[in-house]
Parts: sequence; structure tokens; C-alpha cells
Amino acid sequence: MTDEAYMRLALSLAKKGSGKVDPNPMVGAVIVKDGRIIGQGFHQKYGGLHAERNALADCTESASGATLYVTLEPCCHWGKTPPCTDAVIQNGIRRVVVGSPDPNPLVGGKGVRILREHGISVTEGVLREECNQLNEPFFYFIQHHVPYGILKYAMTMDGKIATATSLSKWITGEEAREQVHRDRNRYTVILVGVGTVLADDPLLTCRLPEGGQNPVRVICDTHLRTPLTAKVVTTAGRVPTLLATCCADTQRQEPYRKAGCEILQIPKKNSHVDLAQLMQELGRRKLDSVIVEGGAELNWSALQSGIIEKVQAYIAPKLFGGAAAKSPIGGTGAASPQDAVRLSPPTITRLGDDLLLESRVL
Ligand code: AOF
Ligand code: ZN
Repeated sequence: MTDEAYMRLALSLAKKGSGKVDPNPMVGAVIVKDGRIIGQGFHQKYGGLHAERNALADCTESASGATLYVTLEPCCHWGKTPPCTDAVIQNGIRRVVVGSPDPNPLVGGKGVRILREHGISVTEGVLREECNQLNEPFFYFIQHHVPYGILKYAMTMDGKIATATSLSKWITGEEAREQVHRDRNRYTVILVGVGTVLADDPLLTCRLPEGGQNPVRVICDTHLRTPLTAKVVTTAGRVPTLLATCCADTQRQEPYRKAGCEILQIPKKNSHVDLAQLMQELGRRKLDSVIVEGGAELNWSALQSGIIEKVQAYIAPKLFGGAAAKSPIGGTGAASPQDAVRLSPPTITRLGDDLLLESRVL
């Protein structure tokens, strides 16, 4: 097997940590000796052993002289666990193949340097793009201390998110909707505006056949208009729910608190919750990624506030038509084509009959 093939295996192991390790990275490791895999591991749980140590513990024989494939540069610092570089050196690993460099300022190239200083041969950047992509939120959060923002919507091929009569269930098919739930497991927060709560009464939970982690629900509700009977409120006891509001009236806040919601009082900007401040607050709570799921006004504000790094557009082969039917992004919009929000060329994934286009905001 080639370096790439072993790294691909390490990547697939890393993904098993999805939804369980944030704000730390998903990491996978494979140990190979004389062409045989003798140990495998991944980072299973936030605060738990790192992938490298799990793979070493899994070894069926001595790892002396073996090669370690790991999707992220090994750490060299004392965090919640001792440095992985120590374990790699002590176990006599002869060669280390790394996917991504670790942007954590505590590591940042030092891990690789220490290994080399101990006579270990290091190959860097194998499947680097894939490894980087796996941990986009981790890379972003560790450098900026605010969550990685993803704007997600589903629309028809004529760019509508609902019919002219405001019906939207469903636009995309089952495969696309399952991908949405995989992302709700993977990312930490789901953010919607109060208008969406009033219109759709959504649950915003992760519903995968195999189960998964619910994202923290955040409702942007400037004037505290969320009905106490809304599903997000009545289920707040079992799914973490935050109401981000500018309303300082503690008497009006109280019934939401009683129902299990937490109130985040956020300053106002342009008559709405200041989204950049909200992201700062979520970052302070170590929440590393946010899916923004509408409605159209919130989506526009999110783009304008600069909190979005990635756009995910699900496109269904259908046409709704209708001058009054909404499109994903509202607000005032760009005045001229030169003022467009620019995106990177999209990656395209086919999900059943639908497409998922993903681009970075430039
Ligand atoms: C992980 N899992 O498999 C690897 C990590 O606080 P600690 O001790 O868990 O250290 C977290 C840092 O360790 C993390 O920010 C990253 O830089 C590095 N590598 N972390 O959680 C792993 N290999
Ligand atoms: Zn480590």
C-alpha cells in the first residue's frame, strides 16, 4: 500500500470522531511495520487520548522501527494529555507521515521539528487538502477564537426556498436531507432567526438513523418574540437552547429560563442582534462552528457581518416559479454585480437527484 492509501485509512478513522471531539480536531492514526498494519486509532472524545496514543495502545506487537501515519502533526505540548511526540519517540517509531500541519500555536511545526531532532524521518503533506478539509472548524477556531460560520440553504433550480404560498417541505430528497443531519452532528451550533421559528416551528435536532449529537440551538430573537409553545422552547430541557436577544427585560426573559433556555443578551446593531458579537460570545463558550439556516433576512445579515466562511447550497431539480416565492438570501442585496459576495469555485457533490455546492467566501 502507498503512503496515500494508509493516510486515507487514517482519514476514515479520524471521521469516526465526528461530533464528539470539538473544539479539538478529528485525528486518525495507523501504524505500519514490514508492510502490515499493526495498530490503528483515532481521537474518540474531547479531552481523551490523542489518535497517536490510541494507535500505539492498539499495537499487536512492538512499534519499534514502524511507520506512523497521522492526519495531523503530532502535538509536543502538555494539554489535557502528555505530548504525543514523547510517545512516538519512546516507542521507537522510525518514520512519521503527516497530513496537516497543526496550526495550534502550541504546536505549529514544533512537533515535526522535535521528531526530526530525534532522528525520525518525517514526510509532511500527504493528502494535506483532505486532512485540512476534515478540520476546517478546528483550524479556523484555534486561530480566530470565533466559530467557523457555514451558511446552508436548500433551493429549487430557479432559486426558491419555498413556494409563493410559503410551503417548503420538502425541496430536496432523502439523501440530501441525511447529509444535513450528518452536518448537524458534525458542527456545534445551529443558528436561525425568530421568523423561521414562527413560520416553521422547527426542532433543529440531529436525526440520523445511527443517532448523533444535537447541535446547540441558537435563536436570534431581537425582541423576544419566540412563542413559549415553540418546539425549541418546549424541548429546551433536553436540547441546549440559547435565545440571543437585545431585550433586557428580565421579567420577559424569565419564562424562557424556566423552560430551560439560556438567554444571551447581545448588543444591537442596525436594529438587530449584533451577529459578530454573538459569534464572540459563542467562541467564549468554546463553540467552534455554526450552521446558519435562515431565514433569508438573517442569511443576508450573516453575510454582511462577515461571520460566514463557507456556503452550502443544496439544489433540487425542481422549479417553483412565483414572483412572491422567497430566495435564500434577502436583505437589501448587492447594488451592482461588482458588489456581489464572491465565492471560490464550488466543490460539487451529488446526493440522489440533488446537488450540494460548497464554496468558501473570498
Ligand atoms: C486532539 N486529538 O488526536 C490530536 C490533537 O488539550 P489536549 O491535550 O487534548 O490537546 C489538544 C491539542 O492537541 C489540539 O489543539 C491539537 O493541537 C493537538 N493534537 N488533539 O484533541 C488528537 N492529535
Ligand atoms: Zn497529541
